[in-house]
Formats: sequence, C-alpha cells, structure tokens
Amino acid sequence: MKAYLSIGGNIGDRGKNLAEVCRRLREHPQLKLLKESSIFETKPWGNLDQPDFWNQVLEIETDLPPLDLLELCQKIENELGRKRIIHWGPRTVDIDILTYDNREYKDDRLTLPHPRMEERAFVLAPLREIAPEYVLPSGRRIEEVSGEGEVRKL
Ligand code: PH2
Ligand code: MG
Ligand code: MG
Repeated sequence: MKAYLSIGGNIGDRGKNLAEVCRRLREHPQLKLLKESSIFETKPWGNLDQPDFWNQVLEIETDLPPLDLLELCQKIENELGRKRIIHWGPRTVDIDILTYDNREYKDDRLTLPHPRMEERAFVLAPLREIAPEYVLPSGRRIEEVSGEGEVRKL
C-alpha cells in the first residue's frame, strides 16, 4: 500500500532528526521509502509562539496496516525524544500519516486522510514536489491548492 507521511520538528538539530526518521523507516523490513521531498523551513502553523519548523513529506510503500504504521511512527517519535506537552507545541519530531492507499479511516487514534492536510502549506509544498500530479482527498489537484503559512525550500 502506498502512503504519504508528513514529518517535521522544531527542537534540537532539525536536520539530524528528520534524517534519523528516514534512516529508521528505511531499516524497517515491511516498509520501502520511495520518495523524500526536499526539506522546507516553515513558520509555525496554529501556535505561533515557537521556533520555525523543518518539514518534509515522504512517499512509502508498506504492507503494515494503518494502525501498525501509526504505532511505528509513534515508536520512532518516542525514540527521538518526543514529549507530548502542548497541543501543536514544539517537538523534536512529529510523524503524521497523511494518506494511506486513498482509504478513509476514523477512530480516536487515527483519522485518514489527515483532516487538516489541505490547509497547510508545510504539507502541500513538499507533497507537490514529490507528487505533482496528486489529486487531494477533496478532489482538487495539488497544483491548484497552496494552503496557509510561510514555507521556504532549503
Ligand atoms: N505541526 C503542527 C502544528 N504546527 N507548523 C509547522 N510549520 N510545521 C509542523 O509540522 C507543524 C506546525 C502539529 O503537528
Ligand atoms: Mg502533526
Ligand atoms: Mg502527530
């Protein structure tokens, strides 16, 4: 199954943390890292009073079901020192599943597709780079939607 992940962080060595996420995903036997976007430096979205983020989008192929993929993402977040203190607050690294095989899913742990992905430039800009023909869950083409927030490709 093909899935897109959004990764980002704004505490510590942001480049090293993103690279470490990719390394751990590549190591996983049930997952292939197919594409990695460039890194974008992005203004915080939502809670503005925090450092700028570095964000990236990844395309993966996996046979892990959605909740197992979520568990893997949370395990990597925890290993890289993620502390859940403030909602939308600063973090070493956040790994969000954007879409999974174009499926819809909803429970208290996971909602697919990610409900806010089409509002956020820090998701759309890197996703557009690796999937320029992508049609968003709303049916709009990614090239027509830019989302909100300031982003700059590094
Ligand atoms: N993540 C958030 C909230 N705000 N802003 C940017 N620029 N990048 C993020 O990854 C981000 C955010 C919640 O997960
Ligand atoms: Mg997030
Ligand atoms: Mg998250």
